[in-house]
Amino acid sequence: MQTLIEAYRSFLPVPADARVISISEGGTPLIPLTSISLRDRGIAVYAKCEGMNPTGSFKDRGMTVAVTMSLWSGAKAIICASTGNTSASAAAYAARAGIQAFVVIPDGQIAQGKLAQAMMHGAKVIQISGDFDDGMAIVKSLADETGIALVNSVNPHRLAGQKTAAFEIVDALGNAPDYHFLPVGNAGNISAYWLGYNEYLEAGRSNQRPRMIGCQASGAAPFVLGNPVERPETVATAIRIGRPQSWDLARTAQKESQGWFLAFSDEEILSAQRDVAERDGIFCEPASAVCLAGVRESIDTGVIPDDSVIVCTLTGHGLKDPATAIAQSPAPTRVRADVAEVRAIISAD
Ligand code: AN7
Repeated sequence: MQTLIEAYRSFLPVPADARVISISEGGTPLIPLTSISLRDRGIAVYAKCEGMNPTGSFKDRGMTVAVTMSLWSGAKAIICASTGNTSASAAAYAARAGIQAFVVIPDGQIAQGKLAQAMMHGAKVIQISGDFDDGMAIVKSLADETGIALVNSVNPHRLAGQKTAAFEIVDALGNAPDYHFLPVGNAGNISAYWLGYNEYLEAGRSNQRPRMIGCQASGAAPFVLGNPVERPETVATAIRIGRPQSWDLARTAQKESQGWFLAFSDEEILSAQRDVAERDGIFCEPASAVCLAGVRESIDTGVIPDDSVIVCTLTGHGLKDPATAIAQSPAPTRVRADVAEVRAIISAD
């Protein structure tokens, strides 16, 4: 099978002699969302399902390039701070490359599936009594001091890899969409998509660029507020970030594309997550669902014209965070292991 790097090699900085570290990332499905699309108005909404990547999030696109390039330049270890998904991906790609990963995570604030991944792939997991922004400051200074390769999205190879999602969307639709909604935390992904859409336009593979709409949690919404947030809080722990590293790039993406930023409460985020799970059969994590709340609100408030094509990125798989899913769901009905008792429940439904 072709790796992501091979598929888009001419757009990537990977030298021909580099040993490519791949776990078959990318090539994720673009699925029409019947729960939000409005056929009578010609509004088509598609989900780019990044939870289908090997470690269950979009981070793998960036990590294949970042780890390949780190190895090529002689790194023996990689380091990152993470709200969970970056650590899971870094751990897996380091394992594949045969090098050590050090991951710095906020104490008690990462979803269980992500922690399990980092641990299983053999990363050294360092839990700090602080949040992601504290962790980011620590790994930046340690990477400088030790020469360990930093694989957070301040590493430009991460953005280079992640821009391939925009390429795949244009390849699938035959053009760029009119609007692209995505969750924003550290702001690497929105910056990467904008790079990708621009490069494809310049290469003549599309004839337009979408408006970029960044969606945040109300308790962690620095772009909506216009300044960093101290002590960010949200149920969507993946985007519990108050000092986004790619601030300028993300602002540029929003301004150049004539897009905007939105924020949603935890309640709205969980309701959007449940809605797409129940109505479209797609289980994404809370942080991903924030962009569905964004699409719905933008349609409802009338800012999306008829006949628009909308893509939203569902950045991570719902199985990453089973605890949040179970906590917001009705408890299973308990009965004895008895046909009559089970039949009674079914007939009552
Ligand atoms: C599911 O793992 O920052 O705006 O350390 O896991 O590019 O940061 C995760 C971010 C959206 C936000 N959706 O993307 C990390 C981390 C999910 C995520 C984001 C993240 P960026």
